Amino acid sequence: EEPSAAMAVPQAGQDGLLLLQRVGVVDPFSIDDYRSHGGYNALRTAFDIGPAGVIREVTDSGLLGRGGAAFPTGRKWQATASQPDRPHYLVCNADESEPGTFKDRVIMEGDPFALIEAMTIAGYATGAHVGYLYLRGEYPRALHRLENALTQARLRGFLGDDVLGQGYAFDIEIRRGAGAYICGEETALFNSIEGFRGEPRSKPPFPAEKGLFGKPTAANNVETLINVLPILTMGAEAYAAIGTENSTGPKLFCVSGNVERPGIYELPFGATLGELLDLAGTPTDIKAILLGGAAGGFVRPDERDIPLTFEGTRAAGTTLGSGVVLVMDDTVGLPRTLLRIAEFFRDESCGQCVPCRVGTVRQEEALHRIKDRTGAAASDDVALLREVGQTMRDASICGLGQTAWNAVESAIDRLGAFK
Ligand code: L3W
Ligand code: SF4
Repeated sequence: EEPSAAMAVPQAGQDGLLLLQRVGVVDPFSIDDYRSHGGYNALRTAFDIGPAGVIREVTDSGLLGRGGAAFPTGRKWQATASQPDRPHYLVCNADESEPGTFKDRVIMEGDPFALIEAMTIAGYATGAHVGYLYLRGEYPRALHRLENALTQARLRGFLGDDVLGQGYAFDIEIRRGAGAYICGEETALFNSIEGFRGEPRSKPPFPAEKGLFGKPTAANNVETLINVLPILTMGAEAYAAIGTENSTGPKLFCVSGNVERPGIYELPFGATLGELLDLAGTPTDIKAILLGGAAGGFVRPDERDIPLTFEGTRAAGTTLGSGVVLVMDDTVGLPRTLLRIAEFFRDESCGQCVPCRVGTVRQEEALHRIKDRTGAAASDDVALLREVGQTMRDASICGLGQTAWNAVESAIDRLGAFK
């Protein structure tokens, strides 16, 4: 194994955690240790209540996708399960590439069997017999631990032709990404698995109908999947009592930047931004907080009351995205940061559609001119940024182009950048 980066879980070992309960506690190499910490109880419940029962529990739990788009997981699974076309596939999107996001990595490194159990349940519910785990290429430690976990699960009958003697066949294949952010977009990810260029397809049809290899596919983020374990062990009703009415359950937040205790935090939806910042310990001279990653938006340090829910961030004119909370103090230059974000999108655009391919270049050029004026902008450049940004948002095929201007727009409108 390559040298260890510290496991970034300041709450490790604390009572009451649902998603991080085993991370930093359980031996990630031992299926027996996993089982002695509650592992595989959820799969047994799944077999007891059957595929329709699992989908009912997940629907009743109110679980929304944790990759950023917050689509109801139960609805996605029902849409996949009900397709007559065969075979069905399950895909776990573990291509975690949003700048500032590292929650899925912590789960996969610290509790790899949990993801394998959750994928098995998802496959069972949606009628899939093969699951693909599409793993970010830069996660060698997660790969090593997941491979070991797959081997142990197969040897012990938790994967294979007859999982736990229940007559259900399921196995998981790992596919590694090769460094492209766009391959985290679900249809680009399918193309990548199929051996084609990682370019998004037009939606609809949605993957539930025509996904991997043109077959019905349920694609879920790592964090979404592991929520299914507490949903089945505690029951949908108890799970739905956590959080708010419209954002149920716990959420992982990726806190980084100028904080005293960076890392992954688990909080029930509805905690405020200020509460999270207090947990992580922030200096007094914070200048800005980036929510939701490069595709998200900046908020001001005085906006501590923003509730960390999908509906609360939306109402505040920002986004929760995949849970990024990146804190910047006054040592971080905003123009340089915005330029870095713009470079990122220009670099990662797949180039398939004009608004994004050209727009990300124009955005970067304008930000270069502004930076060279040491931060102040000619009004022409701000007007151009707005026009290009709106065009990317309205006319791009996929989320990359649609969100490539979010951070710059929020810096201008919320932080008063480039005055
Ligand atoms: C069945 C329908 N399924 C929609 C499915 C769709 C997809 C999901 C959401 O993600 C987010 C953005 C950023 N029948 C359906 C249906 N679906 N209608 O629901 O779909 P969509 O199109 O709203 O969003 P998306 O393109 O899947 C965009 C976030 O992604 N992002 C980056 C995230 C990065 C990470 C990470 O690094 N770990 O998560 C960048 O934009 O927040 O909201 O499955 O098929 N009628
Ligand atoms: Fe490719 Fe950008 Fe178009 Fe998405 S929006 S398909 S990344 S060019």
